[in-house]
Amino acid sequence: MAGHTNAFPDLERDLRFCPLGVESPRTVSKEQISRYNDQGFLAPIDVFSNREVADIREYFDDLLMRALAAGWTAGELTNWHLHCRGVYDLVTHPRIVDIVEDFLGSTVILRNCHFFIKLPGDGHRVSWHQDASYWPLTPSKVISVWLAIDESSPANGAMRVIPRSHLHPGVPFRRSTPEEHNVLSQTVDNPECYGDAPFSLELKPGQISLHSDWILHGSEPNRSDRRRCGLAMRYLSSDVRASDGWNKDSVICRGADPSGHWSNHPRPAHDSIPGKQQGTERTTRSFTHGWTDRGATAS
Ligand SMILES: O=C(O)CCC(=O)C(=O)O
Repeated sequence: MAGHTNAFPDLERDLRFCPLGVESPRTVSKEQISRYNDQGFLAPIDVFSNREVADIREYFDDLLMRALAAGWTAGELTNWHLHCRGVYDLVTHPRIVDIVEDFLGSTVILRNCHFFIKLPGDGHRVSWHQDASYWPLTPSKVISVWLAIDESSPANGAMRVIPRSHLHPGVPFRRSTPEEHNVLSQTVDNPECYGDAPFSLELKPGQISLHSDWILHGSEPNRSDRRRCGLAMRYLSSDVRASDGWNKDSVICRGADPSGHWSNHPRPAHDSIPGKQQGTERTTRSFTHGWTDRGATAS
């Protein structure tokens, strides 16, 4: 199958990796910022105590149960900060935003969030990919936070990264095959050609990892008897521009967007499970189908 290098040939995008970090960070150290820029990720960082994450897990268990009862699958919980107060409170949590501010500066915008859930034996994997490849955004001033709600280990399919691969933006990819059981749609073959050996992001509940939108990452199926759930949150700075409506689900967590490009959704009044009709458009826009290979440029 042909390899593609540009998922959006009609869009003018600056595909370079943008080093992040403010002059005087207040929460992380300068050394951590340069490690992030050098390696493309940073982990683990303690955010929530055992008590706090036990409450988060209890909240999430209930949310997932109600979502499944309403007909959603475990892979579809995208942008529920728009409907659920508890999710909104997580993605705008001051301790998370403080960390992100040290990378992006005084304006921090949440573009999207997604629960990456792997149930024991569900066979789902996340094939190796670079996020910025299938996101219609420019420039790449975007950072992902992945919060471990459950413990994340190699046995239950922890995320893995290829350190330094963010320095190779736009590596060739192909459309994933059904046999891969990839929850996304792109696959990069031979990821080890683009950086160091794969590194497993083992996290205790309540810890986070940070990763660049250009780092190669993915995860194997959950071969344990324990669930693996993480909440991925994507933050960006206000000068990033989005196409295809990818600016519609955002929250301005800190600072301001004078251009008005980014939506600023209010805190939901309740924890409502969206109807399938209402939520599906957002899942489609923000997650798996940002890219179709019809217009992609082959390498
Ligand atoms: O949770 C996973 O295994 C993959 C997550 C991922 O691809 C991401 O957060 O960008």
